[in-house]
Amino acid sequence: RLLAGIGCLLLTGACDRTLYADPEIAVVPRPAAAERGDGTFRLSAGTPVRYVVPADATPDELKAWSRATDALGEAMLPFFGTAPTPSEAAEAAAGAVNFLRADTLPHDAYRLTIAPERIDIVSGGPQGAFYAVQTLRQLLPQKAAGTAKIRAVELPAATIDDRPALAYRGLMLDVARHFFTVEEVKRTLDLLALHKMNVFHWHLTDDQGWRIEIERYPELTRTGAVRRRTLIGRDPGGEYDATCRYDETPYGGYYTQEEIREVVDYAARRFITVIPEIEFPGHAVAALASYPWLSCTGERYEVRQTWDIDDRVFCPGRETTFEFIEHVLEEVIGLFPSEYVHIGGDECPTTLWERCPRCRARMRAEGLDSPRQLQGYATARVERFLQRHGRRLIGWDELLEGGVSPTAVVMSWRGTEGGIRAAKQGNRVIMAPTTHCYLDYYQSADTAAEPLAWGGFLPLEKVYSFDPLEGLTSDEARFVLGVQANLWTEYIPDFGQAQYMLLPRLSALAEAGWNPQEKDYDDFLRRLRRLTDLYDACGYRYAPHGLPRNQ
Ligand code: TNX
Repeated sequence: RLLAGIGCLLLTGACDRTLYADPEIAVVPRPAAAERGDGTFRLSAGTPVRYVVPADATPDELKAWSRATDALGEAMLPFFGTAPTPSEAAEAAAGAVNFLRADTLPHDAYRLTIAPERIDIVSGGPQGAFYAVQTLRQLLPQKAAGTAKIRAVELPAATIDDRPALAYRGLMLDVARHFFTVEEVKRTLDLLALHKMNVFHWHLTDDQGWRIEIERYPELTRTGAVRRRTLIGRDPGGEYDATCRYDETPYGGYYTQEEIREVVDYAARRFITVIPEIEFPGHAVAALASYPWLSCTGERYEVRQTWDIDDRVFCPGRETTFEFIEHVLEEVIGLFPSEYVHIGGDECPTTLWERCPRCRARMRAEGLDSPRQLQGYATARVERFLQRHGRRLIGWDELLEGGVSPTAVVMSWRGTEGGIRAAKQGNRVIMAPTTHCYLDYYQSADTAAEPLAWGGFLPLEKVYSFDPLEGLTSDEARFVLGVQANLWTEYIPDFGQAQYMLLPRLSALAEAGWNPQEKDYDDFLRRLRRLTDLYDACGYRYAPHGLPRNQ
């Protein structure tokens, strides 16, 4: 087989090869259960892909299923040069890949059976089927993808029963500190899909840029989306070991509403929900620079050029501030079907509120004892607005300091303590602690050899070790919706570097959401070795640290 393979490689394209997939089931995240069988299934360009339509299927359901069957076509394309056209069928057939619905399974669970006579993908719904396709993709011999004309792939028989442990498996991308194009955002969504992750948290506003078009407030993107180009340099011993200067070149970007819809749709086709984040009341300088009447002093500010926490924040003393945020959120809600809307709430200094007569009057009128409670008041008002529109609020764990409502979802970033506290008091929680989820931190201790990063040290093994349910009883753990990786981009100026920071650590985080309690790092590395073949086939950049050398 090896000799034949070498012969074929020498004659690349000249002969039709049959490839033999590795019989070992090496999939990330690790499936809940997997067993090898006897024999192989011969997958070729001519293998029919059939969706066995249940009698009660609605047109919407058919559309959703076609996303899963199309994904199989896409996965086969690099091997056979063509993608099969899936067909609807009354029953499963021998020699085919059959997609079947089983009402006994949860919507995101699947059973993938590879037998010599056929492949069956049985799932509770199209989302489970989509995950089965991602598994199948990882079983294909990706090293050979796109290299030559391939006649068939022999896939070893196996049965894989799988479902995610946690419902929320997310990634946050900060597009405010550095801007990423629609194409780059789509590539990021591809990465999530490949790791069976299902939430894209889009950090759309911050001090350094407002990145979403709001029709009612055009200055937000005319003024707020542009700053001056940041020049990042190393400065060992300086603050963050970095210098951060800027020149006069304009730097910026934003997404039109049309582009936002395009991204939301692209994500939905991959069973990914997009959660927008509009920061309120902190991290607001870009908004204040656009509309000075949003701040306590009404001064004219510039969009911030450098990083750090800024005390120029929205003024909760003014009614117009609430009118503004409600109008903004009205448009945001129209663009994002997600049940959740993230309103930030982190790192909001109260210095200016303490000096602001309107804020002080508000505190007296509402009987608030501290400026922090004023943030709680402002957040609660926004939450009521979201609820009237059928949406739920997510905020960073600072929510807990202002008196959080029982319906708000807490995103725990300063460790898991906030999340644990929130879960114990019955709030829903997403775990995204700096200790395990901050992919903007260095992944190697040899920082001089790495692209400049924010600081911190988060190697692959540490991400892998993350157990988001630690410290909780099983009753309390029910409040943990899931996990999230965060990619803040102060020191990530381009998408190549973003991929390098994400990969392969994102795969370890994905596993913490899919299968958080079964830990075996060597086994993970063995499976990751195979996944990096897929990264290579897709042309993704990834960090080499801690990976076994690619043979
Ligand atoms: C803290 S995490 C922030 C961000 C920074 C990040 C850098 C959070 C809610 N706020 O504004 O980008 O640290 O790691």
